[in-house]
Amino acid sequence: MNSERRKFLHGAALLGGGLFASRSMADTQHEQHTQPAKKPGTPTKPTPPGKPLESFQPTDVSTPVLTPDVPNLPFKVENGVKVFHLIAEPVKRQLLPFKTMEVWGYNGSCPGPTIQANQGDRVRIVFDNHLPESTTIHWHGLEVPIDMDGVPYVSQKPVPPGGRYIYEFTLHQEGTYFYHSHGAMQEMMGMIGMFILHPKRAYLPRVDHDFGIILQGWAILPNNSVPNTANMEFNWLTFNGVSAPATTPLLVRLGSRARIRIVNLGMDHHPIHLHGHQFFITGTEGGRAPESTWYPTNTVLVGVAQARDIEFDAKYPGDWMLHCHLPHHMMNSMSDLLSDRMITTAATNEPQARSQLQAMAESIGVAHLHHAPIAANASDVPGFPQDAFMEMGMDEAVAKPEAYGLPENWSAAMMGMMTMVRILPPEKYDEIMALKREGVKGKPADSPAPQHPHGSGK
Ligand SMILES: [Cu+2]
Repeated sequence: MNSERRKFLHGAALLGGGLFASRSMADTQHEQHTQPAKKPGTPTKPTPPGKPLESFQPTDVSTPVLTPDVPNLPFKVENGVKVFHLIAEPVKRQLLPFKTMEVWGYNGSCPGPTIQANQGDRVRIVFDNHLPESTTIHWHGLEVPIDMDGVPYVSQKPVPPGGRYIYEFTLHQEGTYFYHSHGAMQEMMGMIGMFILHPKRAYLPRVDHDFGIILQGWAILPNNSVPNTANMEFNWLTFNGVSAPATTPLLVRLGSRARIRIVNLGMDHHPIHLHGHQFFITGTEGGRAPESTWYPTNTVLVGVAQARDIEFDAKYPGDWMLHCHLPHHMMNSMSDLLSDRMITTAATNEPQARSQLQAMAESIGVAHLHHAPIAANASDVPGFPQDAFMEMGMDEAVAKPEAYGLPENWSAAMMGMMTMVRILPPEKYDEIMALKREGVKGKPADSPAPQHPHGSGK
């Protein structure tokens, strides 16, 4: 263990576990479901916290992966085998404060919970199908025996509603993998989760932070909650099942090294761009890439069915965007959004629009939606409105410790497939970790801007 990493771990320990403690707490809240198969289509109730199952313990060569907004899948060890219990089921997923989708996932989460294991582990995945139709699980990129490959009719019989299938294999690889249904429409209903294999021998240079993000696109008509899986155009874009600004920022200590693992399963390829830093692509869906292949870049195209690991030294303090750069993926369908809320115009100088905006604010439980000013003659300018549609902040509705200290109305800049890498000086990093431990929901911005009456244009 090098001294930088030891210092980092020591710092985390002083904080009462910091990053790692909050993970294991989260794990215990997602205790393994052990109830027998039940009526298909009935969502699993969250199991109350009880005797904790084992959460993933990395070898001393790696850092646990944090998949923001998605839990880890816990396991039990039986005769040296790590036993996981995975349940396919319908899931209600709130992707934004005012938008909930009815999708399919695993163990109450969409995307499904993250599986983390070590290279060399023997794993058993007890799989129950609580969907109203047959399904299977494919282990994407894993070198497993053919009867474990999860292709219905070819490598196994489909698992019927209420049925169970036991997957078991030895993990001889390392890297970023994922599991998904092998039905195309089920994939588009959200049936995917990450499968991280930590290496036996350390990747060098070591990282202090390791994150995982799954990219997904959804076609959901206004006033609807169920995705149209046959559609070819996607109007809601998510990182780990949530859209910005509801995505939880990635917190990174200034001066440390970070890895972000990005997996894509959908109908579009996504160029993911990081602000303020160059990174290297250090791994693919096939595992670690040799260092001789690394080159500096700041945008990585993550194609469908691919995984890309990127690594960078967190040199520059700030709140840096990480987002898909396809312009329509840096937003959600705002016309649908406005239609959902029955807002007819973004001209905030109109009394009707003002009352509609206020109604929207109340519907998501906040006092006021902040929005950008528009010119008095905006409606006379051909093309208006463009981004005025979007510049409605909802800081309060998405408040969480990870967003503490951001400038007022920060959430107006965050849409679609987007999150933030917050590179924080050590004292600020420690302060936010403390807020997380205390479960503080949010804290106001450092220097709030003065309030303005709605529609004044100030
Ligand atoms: Cu994209």
